[in-house]
Amino acid sequence: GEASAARRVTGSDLGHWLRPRHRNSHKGHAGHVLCIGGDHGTGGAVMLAAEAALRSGAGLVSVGTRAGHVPAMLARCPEVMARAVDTDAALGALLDAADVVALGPGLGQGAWGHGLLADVLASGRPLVLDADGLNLLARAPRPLPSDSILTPHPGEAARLLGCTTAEVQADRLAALHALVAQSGAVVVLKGAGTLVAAPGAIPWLVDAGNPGMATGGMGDVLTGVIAALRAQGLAPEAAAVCGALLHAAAGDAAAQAGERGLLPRDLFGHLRTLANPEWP
Ligand code: NPW
Ligand code: AMP
Ligand code: MG
Repeated sequence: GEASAARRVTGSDLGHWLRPRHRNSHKGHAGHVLCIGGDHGTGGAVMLAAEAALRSGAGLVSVGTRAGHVPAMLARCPEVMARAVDTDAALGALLDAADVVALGPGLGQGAWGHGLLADVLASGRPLVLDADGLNLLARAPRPLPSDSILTPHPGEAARLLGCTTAEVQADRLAALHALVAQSGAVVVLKGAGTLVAAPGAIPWLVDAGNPGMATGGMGDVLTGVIAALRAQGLAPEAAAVCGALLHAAAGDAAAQAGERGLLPRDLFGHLRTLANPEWP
């Protein structure tokens, strides 16, 4: 079964990856995350990713989104540097400054999202690809930088593999291996018992999380968490497994107040607490 073929990690393992900051750290050491997404109708998705990145320790967070979503982003979270990306020039300036790009939350699958994905891939920046970034990839497969991280839920995994969601869920480890082989990237296969794998490595099983996390926007938070850890210097596999674990443990902490009605934004304070594990 999954347990025997994977390395199981729980919230108490977070200290393995999350060391205290050096006394003389500055924001440049903690990395600059650029979150791209939020087409008309789904602006909240990229807002959730951006705030999650800040609460997971990113030094700087920028957002590239639709012009109409910039005021809401700034009102919710003034620490974010939000810009409209309606032109190639606007995106180019954002990409130049970014250490890691998280692309996909609420991006949509239209010409706008398609163009942004192409520009991000051309930039060669380290990439966390989620949601519609994955759906666009499924529609038009293309090579990814080898240090990319993909975060599909079972439905997105099925689109990438050309099978059904039920087939993914029937053998999640097989689906994980197929996604890694197809992409050459680190893959996070989400859902109850999230699995993480890098090419040629033994998979990880995240033994945390709960059904209260089955709420729209929860995966958009994960995207920001993983991008923030990558920006803070964790390698792709470490950022993916530690990020999935941090997110699930924050979900469990938030679920102390009840699973039903748990919101993605309820994770933010817990992300901060859990991103600073006790260190002797
Ligand atoms: P089924 O029906 O079982 O075959 P979609 P989305 C499957 C943005 N959002 N276990 C399941 O398929 C996102 O970022 C914006 C089993 C389900 O019907 C995207 O850009 C929000 N199956 C965009 O919306 C909040 C599972 O996938 C299908 C599964 C669309 O993303 C919401 C749904 O997936 C959202 O995040 C599981 N654990 N999980 C906002 N506030 O702005 C998923 N499935 O069709 O890819 O739609 O995930 O909502
Ligand atoms: P998304 O479908 O993209 O919004 O992602 C949902 C997030 O919530 C992923 O990180 C899932 O692993 C997590 N999640 C959803 N349902 C559960 C569940 N029943 N148990 C544990 N984690 C879940
Ligand atoms: Mg999602």
